[in-house]
Amino acid sequence: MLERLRRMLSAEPDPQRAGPDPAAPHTLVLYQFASCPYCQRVLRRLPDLGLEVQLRDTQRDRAAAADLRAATGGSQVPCLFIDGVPMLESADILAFLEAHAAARRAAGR
Ligand SMILES: N[C@@H](CCC(=O)N[C@@H](CS)C(=O)NCC(=O)O)C(=O)O
Repeated sequence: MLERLRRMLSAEPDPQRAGPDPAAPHTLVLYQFASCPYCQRVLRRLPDLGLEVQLRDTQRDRAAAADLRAATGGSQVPCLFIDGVPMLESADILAFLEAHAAARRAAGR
C-alpha cells in the first residue's frame, strides 16, 4: 500500500497498471462484429501480424455477447481478451497487437 502510494507520487511505473507484457506469450480472443468500423480497423491488420487470435462475433453469437457483458459490463467492441483480461479501444488493441507481433518476430517465434 505504502509502496504503491510512493510510486504514484514518483514517476516510476506501477507494475500493477503496466498492462500486458507484449513480449510474453498470450492467449488472444477478439470480440467483434463485421459491420463495426472499429472492429474492421483491427481485423484488417490481423493477417499481416501473423498472430493466433480467436474471433467471437457478438452479433451472431449470444453466448459471446453475454460473456462480453459479464466481463466488461457492456457491449462495446472491439474488445481483445488477453489471457482472459479485456482490453477495449481499437487504438489500444492495435498498439498491443503490433507490439506483441514485433516482440514475437524479434524472438524468432
Ligand atoms: N472508441 C472505440 C469505439 C468502439 C465503438 O463505438 N464500437 C461500437 C460498435 S461500432 C459499439 O460497440 N457500440 C456499442 C457499445 O458501445 O456498447 C474504439 O475505438 O474501439
